Amino acid sequence: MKTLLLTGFEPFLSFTINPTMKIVEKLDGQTIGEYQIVGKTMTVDFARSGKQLLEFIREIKPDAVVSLGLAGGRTKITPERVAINVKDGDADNEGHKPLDEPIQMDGPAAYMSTLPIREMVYKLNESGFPATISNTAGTYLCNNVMYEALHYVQINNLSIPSGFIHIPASHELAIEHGNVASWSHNDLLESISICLSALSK
Ligand code: PCA
Repeated sequence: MKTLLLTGFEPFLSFTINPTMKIVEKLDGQTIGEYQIVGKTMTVDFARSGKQLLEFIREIKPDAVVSLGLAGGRTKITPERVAINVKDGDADNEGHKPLDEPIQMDGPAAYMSTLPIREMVYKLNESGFPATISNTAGTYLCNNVMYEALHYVQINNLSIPSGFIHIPASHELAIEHGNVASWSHNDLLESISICLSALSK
């Protein structure tokens, strides 16, 4: 049995709940296709989150890495195509607010996801879930951890698929937050399970 590291994030900015946290807690220990899932939650902290993810990778030695993040306002499940070497944007949970900084000083401008993102979108659509490939993961923590994982895999010559999926808000967030598109937790959970099933033959 292969191992898949599935990460989510703690709440951040004005979002008091992060549905990705609930998904990784729910899927932790479950088997989807060829993979047994290890679910972990990360902080929203420019100084720590990347390091945390690399520590999980070194400790768990997964055969695949899928990270999840909340994209409040998006309407669909969006596997990300690319991570860019930029840190910029809103303050993280520690109050750090980087401006136009590189993630890795000598790293390449970008890394492409090595997850089967097109298959994920096809499978989701076939199952009745709205999904599309996203061409930007932003410059906040989600882009940051996607870049760090792909960089680590590259410099260590590992051949493990790695990438990131953004999800819309959940209904409980929409109730609290007001004007934001939302999905039920069950649909979010099922959609991510479908994405993960695309990693197996
Ligand atoms: N979403 C943020 C960071 C944490 C999360 O769940 C992002 O899109 O960068």
